[in-house]
Amino acid sequence: MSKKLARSAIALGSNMGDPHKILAASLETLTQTPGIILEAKSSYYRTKAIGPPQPDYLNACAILQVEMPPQTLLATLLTIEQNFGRVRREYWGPRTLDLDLLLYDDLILNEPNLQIPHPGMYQRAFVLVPLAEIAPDWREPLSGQTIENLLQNVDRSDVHLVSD
Ligand code: PH2
Ligand code: MG
Ligand code: MG
Repeated sequence: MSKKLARSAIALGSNMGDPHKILAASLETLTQTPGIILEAKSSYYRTKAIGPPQPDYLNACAILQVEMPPQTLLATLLTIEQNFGRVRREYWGPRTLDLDLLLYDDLILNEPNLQIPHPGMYQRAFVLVPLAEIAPDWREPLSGQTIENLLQNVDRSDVHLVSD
């Protein structure tokens, strides 16, 4: 018997260690996680850090097909972050790996530890540029706007395509 799969969009970021290797390895870990199918991944983008002074980030987005509820997916992402040595130090400070849950079908969720859509995604070119590459027509359920549309409201001058 096959269960219904949900589609989820996630954002990946790293600015410590070897970000290229870390993003690639974390995507590989996701493909090997039971209940997760990697449907699409964006190119990598070098982006100027937002927040306290720190090195540039490498950012990307991915679309997952998941056979788990949002809280289980969040827990899975946090475990992967920890396995890549993430230590939470400074708020918005540098990190080896950050995996953020952005969208989950057309779900709107407001729980203390998890808000979907991710409340920061609207202002962040480092999320919207990679997401628009792989899911331009996905309608974000709060505004009803497509990702392509949301991208028009942000300044993308600090987001530079690196590679596939
Ligand atoms: N993540 C942050 C803080 N600032 N800046 C960029 N460019 N990219 C990020 O992924 C990022 C950031 C906290 O998660
Ligand atoms: Mg983040
Ligand atoms: Mg995070």
